[in-house]
Amino acid sequence: MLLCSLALLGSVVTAARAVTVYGQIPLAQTISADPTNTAIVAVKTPPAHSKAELIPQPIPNPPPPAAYTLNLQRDAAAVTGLSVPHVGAGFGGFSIEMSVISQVLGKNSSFIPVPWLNLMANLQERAGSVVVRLGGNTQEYAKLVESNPEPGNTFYKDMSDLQGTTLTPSVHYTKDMFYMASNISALVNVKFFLGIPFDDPVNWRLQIAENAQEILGDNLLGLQAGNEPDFYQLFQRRTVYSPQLYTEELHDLIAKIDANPRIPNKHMLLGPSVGSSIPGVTWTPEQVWETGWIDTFKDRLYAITVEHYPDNNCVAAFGGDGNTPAVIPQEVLSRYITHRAAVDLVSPYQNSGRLAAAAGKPFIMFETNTASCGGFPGISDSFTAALWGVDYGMQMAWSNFTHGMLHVGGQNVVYNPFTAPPTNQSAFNQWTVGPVYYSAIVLAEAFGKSNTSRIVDLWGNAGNVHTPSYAIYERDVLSKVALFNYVNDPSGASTSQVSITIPGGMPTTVKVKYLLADTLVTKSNITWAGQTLGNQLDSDGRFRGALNVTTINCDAGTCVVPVPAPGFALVFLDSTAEQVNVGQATHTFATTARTKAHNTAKVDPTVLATSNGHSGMNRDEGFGSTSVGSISAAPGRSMMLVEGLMTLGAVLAASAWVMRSVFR
Ligand SMILES: *[C@@H]1O[C@H](CO)[C@@H](O)[C@H](O)[C@H]1NC(C)=O
Ligand SMILES: *[C@@H]1O[C@H](CO)[C@@H](O)[C@H](O)[C@H]1NC(C)=O
Ligand SMILES: *[C@@H]1O[C@H](CO)[C@@H](O)[C@H](O)[C@H]1NC(C)=O
Ligand SMILES: *[C@@H]1O[C@H](CO)[C@@H](O)[C@H](O)[C@H]1NC(C)=O
Ligand SMILES: *[C@@H]1O[C@H](CO)[C@@H](O)[C@H](O)[C@H]1NC(C)=O
Ligand SMILES: *[C@@H]1O[C@H](CO)[C@@H](O)[C@H](O)[C@H]1NC(C)=O
Ligand SMILES: CC(=O)N[C@H]1CO[C@H](CO)[C@@H](O)[C@@H]1O
Repeated sequence: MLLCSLALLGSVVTAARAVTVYGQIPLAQTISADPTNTAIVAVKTPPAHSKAELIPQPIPNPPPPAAYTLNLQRDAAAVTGLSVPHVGAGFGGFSIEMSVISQVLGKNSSFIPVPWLNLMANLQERAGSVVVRLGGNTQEYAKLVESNPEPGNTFYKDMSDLQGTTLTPSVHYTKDMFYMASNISALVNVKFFLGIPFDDPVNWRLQIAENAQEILGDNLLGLQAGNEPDFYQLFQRRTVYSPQLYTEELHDLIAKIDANPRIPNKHMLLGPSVGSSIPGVTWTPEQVWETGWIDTFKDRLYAITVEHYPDNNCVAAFGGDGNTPAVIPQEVLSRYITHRAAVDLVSPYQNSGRLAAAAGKPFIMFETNTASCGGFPGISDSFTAALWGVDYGMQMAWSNFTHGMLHVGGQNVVYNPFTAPPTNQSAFNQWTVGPVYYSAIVLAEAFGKSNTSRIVDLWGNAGNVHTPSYAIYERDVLSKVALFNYVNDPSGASTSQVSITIPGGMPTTVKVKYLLADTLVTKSNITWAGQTLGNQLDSDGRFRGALNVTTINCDAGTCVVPVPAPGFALVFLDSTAEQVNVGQATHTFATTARTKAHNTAKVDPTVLATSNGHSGMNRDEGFGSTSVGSISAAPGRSMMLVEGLMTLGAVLAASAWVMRSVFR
């Protein structure tokens, strides 16, 4: 059965191989032939920019009680089940697939997109720093090269060098990738994770570790040792593989690192990064822990990592075995607008979270999002995903995860926290900010910069899954309360009225910031404290509009906080907390204000500025794409397939088929 599926995967890939595919860009668009008119003529909207909405869920029957009370403790000492303190960097980080780095971050170290810097600056202002991983499935075959065929391009996809069962083209990158990352860290406080290729465990390619340590210095936090090793056997990267064999390879890798003077820091590995998506086929974290993994390697680790997506859209995105129906987003919408989504996703990792905390190691969800293979249109790119992302992040934080990294793909996916505009669209201000970016912003404010924030899931309103709630303690006292309302009711009748009390009385006023949109399924006008990052193809990464923080007057020691349906409220008990007044970050990167914020930057500000302005999005040089050449007249679907196969999508696409075969 398994072999059948792999053979099928092989045949699909072979069929697609004839298609010449490069960057994802002109794929679905044509550009006006008049070079002075750079307006996009949309022939077919790329998925990342679709406007189609799902139908909102009806009000649950019975509806959650609209009014409820949370009786909370002021002192952390009186609370059981608080998480570990969340130290440094916002909880939410980003995982950028190796094959789309140039699409997101630009063609080389001279071109760093201004909107992206603004998005990072907004998180930095709230959380102090941001963690970003460059890697994914495509890191395994990535090769450091002296130069690429096209001068000035840091990345190149070698279509003549197809690897593995999935025939993934290998990504060739130059040393400039490290300068690119370093230049980013010089501008915004972004800390990086990279990954050591695991395709050849005999002749380890350690150049990524050598160069990253040398060039990035303290801005490199860790190096992943194996990406989803539990899939290596399934995808014939190893003939036989097991947690024990992975452990043995890790010992060998460590011996090579120890013997390498160009890798001075020998204690920054990340693992095991199991995907554990297929019960009985891939590995649970526990199967890895049973080998004594944590004790054996903890001295060598920066953090313990896992990867997981709640569902996949592989059949719709890439086709399947002909028997597996595609998931219909409307039918799974309800799974995302309940607290159960977060609880069910995270509970399998609670044991691992305790083990990581006991070992004193960060515990990172290294790669996740609403659904693999690009996400579900209408869910991943609507307000639903914003609320889901906050609840999931808080649930992870409560279970002692220290970061949750949202995966970023190209223009063919809908789950992106941010999407760069198509290659040669004139566009320093035409990025699309996805709903899950707002989730990262909310999490950054919720945990702040004190390094003392601990969180607990309150299961308020008698545990109603439509109205979850959390309390956050900072410096050992209650500092914030997080309130969700997953109901979609434009009538206003389902607005929650949440009474919050603490022994000794609440402050006389509290401040509230709301995450709001008109409906759960809308893709437009999401606001956080009244400000928005703009709609599709409409953002320069800066918040717009006036900051709107609501003051609630409390009466007789009780504060009643309304939470619209749908909506989310972050209640600040300390009205003077720094995060209360944070709107658009003070540190901005504007193409029109070249000198602003760049005085200390090492990147030439002129180049930086123009790189995303009208002249920078180079029209002829394939800027933003990792390769050159023509796009054949093949149907878009085949192109998507090949593009997907360059990424994690491939792993999960195949896993969907295999899963079905195994359990059929
Ligand atoms: C919090 O931790 C980060 C990272 O360890 C550190 O840079 C920062 O100074 C700490 N902040 C406080 C207030 O201790
Ligand atoms: C980046 O590309 C531009 C335009 O092709 C080129 O002028 C510049 O030298 C390149 N920078 C690097 C560091 O390669
Ligand atoms: C998180 O870690 C803390 C401290 O070790 C522990 O008390 C708590 O039970 C853990 N949380 C979960 C959900 O396991
Ligand atoms: C978004 O808000 C703007 C400004 O208030 C309004 O003009 C526009 O119609 C809204 N869009 C949608 C889809 O609601
Ligand atoms: C500020 O937000 C509150 C709560 O959503 C809303 O009632 C009020 O109208 C907003 N004020 C402005 C000026 O937008
Ligand atoms: C956009 O890029 C494509 C592919 O590189 C190219 O064929 C096309 O001419 C470009 N359009 C413009 C207006 O430069
Ligand atoms: C701070 C930093 O790493 N700056 C680098 C930016 O990129 C250029 C190459 O384009 C390097 O020379 C700098 O060292």
